[in-house]
Amino acid sequence: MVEHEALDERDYDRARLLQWRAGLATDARFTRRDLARLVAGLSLGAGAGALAAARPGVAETPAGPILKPLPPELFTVFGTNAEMRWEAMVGAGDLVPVDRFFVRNHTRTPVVDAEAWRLRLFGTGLRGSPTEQAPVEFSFADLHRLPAESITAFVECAGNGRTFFTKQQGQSVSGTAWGMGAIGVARWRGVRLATVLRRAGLTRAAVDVQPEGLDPDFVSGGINLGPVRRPLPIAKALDDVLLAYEMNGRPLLPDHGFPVRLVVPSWIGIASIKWVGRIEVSASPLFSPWNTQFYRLFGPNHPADGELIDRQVVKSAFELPWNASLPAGQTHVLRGRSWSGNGHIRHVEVSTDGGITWRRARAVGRSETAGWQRWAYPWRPDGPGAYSLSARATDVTGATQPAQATYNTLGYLFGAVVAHPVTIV
Ligand SMILES: Nc1nc2c(c(=O)[nH]1)N[C@H]1C(S)=C(S)[C@@H](COP(=O)(O)O)O[C@H]1N2
Ligand SMILES: [Mo]
Repeated sequence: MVEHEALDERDYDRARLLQWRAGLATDARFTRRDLARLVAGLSLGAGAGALAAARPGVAETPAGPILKPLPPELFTVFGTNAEMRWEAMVGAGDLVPVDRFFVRNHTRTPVVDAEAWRLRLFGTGLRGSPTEQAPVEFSFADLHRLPAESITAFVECAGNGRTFFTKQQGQSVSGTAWGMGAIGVARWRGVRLATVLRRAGLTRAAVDVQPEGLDPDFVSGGINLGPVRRPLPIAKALDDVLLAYEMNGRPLLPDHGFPVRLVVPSWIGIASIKWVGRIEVSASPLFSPWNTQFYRLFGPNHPADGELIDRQVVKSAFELPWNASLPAGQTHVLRGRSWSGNGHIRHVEVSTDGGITWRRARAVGRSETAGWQRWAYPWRPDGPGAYSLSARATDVTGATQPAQATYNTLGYLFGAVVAHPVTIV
């Protein structure tokens, strides 16, 4: 994980919000009138469906929204999304094997022909302002000829842990009812986005970059919001973002973005656009529903226009089934992992008595380069009965996990300590 100083995300969002209100922002497919209809007419995320929009080189996939097998011992499935069961990480190293890596699809996994595929860049932030009709193009082979880089990084949904707003805090939120398994760490290999942007003729005037997916348009409440896309500030785009074509040493699986996806380290999963087809590079601010309506914090604790979110918070999870049963009369080594969007994890504490007393867990491996911190904690329960296990991590910035997460209507960034129930039998 890398720490970032260059970009002040709050300043960035404040400036974009003012520009958007002033009508300066551009989003050709989604107007302020659409937004008014959207806000008036529906609860976000509900009633969303796929629209079969024709995309060159993209085959129809009648099989289902996710193509890889989703065995129940590895996944919990929610419609077009599938969450990893944490017990599936027992015995694994730092990387999440691809067969158990969570999948979050707004619609469905497209099957893209890598030979026919082109990455198309256009916009006013490139030399000569190439248009959508005459973009700068890179083939799959072109990308492979550019200098390759590998990083280990997590991809985590902003809504990971959402269900605990309800389970632990009694609050109702909308969106996929994820437990804590909408995260995975992989070794990603590809080309730096910075390299491709510079080759495409990036100018100093560029302020925002917007990658766009080749999956079907996202339709919500009867409104076609267009392809899944979300702008990135140029500072982040040039920093540590990868156009990845390999995951854990193999070509990407279709479900994870084949042939090429973005990996935006430390940021919420929606930034890491899969099946990237086009990238707009703009000298003026860009907006899409994915940064104006979704992936913002709304509710009584937030400004009326909501608060943009980019970076992930501190979280922890045990490699145990929910409601695990463990035998009495022996010592158990509790294992888990902690991670943060701010940088590496400094230490992790564990409580086996519902958060009354805490003791340090032993670090396993090093989170500076691993994407997350593995840890272990030996525990000999007093006797049979119900117990509540908790883990609380502190990252390099001193940020830690609070007892309560700040409520927001869409249930993002649940970073509070989770009470994990186990029974000793
Ligand atoms: N094109 C496209 N990219 C996408 C999405 C999508 O639906 N379409 N989902 C995003 C979200 S919300 C998340 S959390 C991550 C999930 O990546 P994964 O499915 O490889 O785990 O992909 C992101 N990229
Ligand atoms: Mo997500």
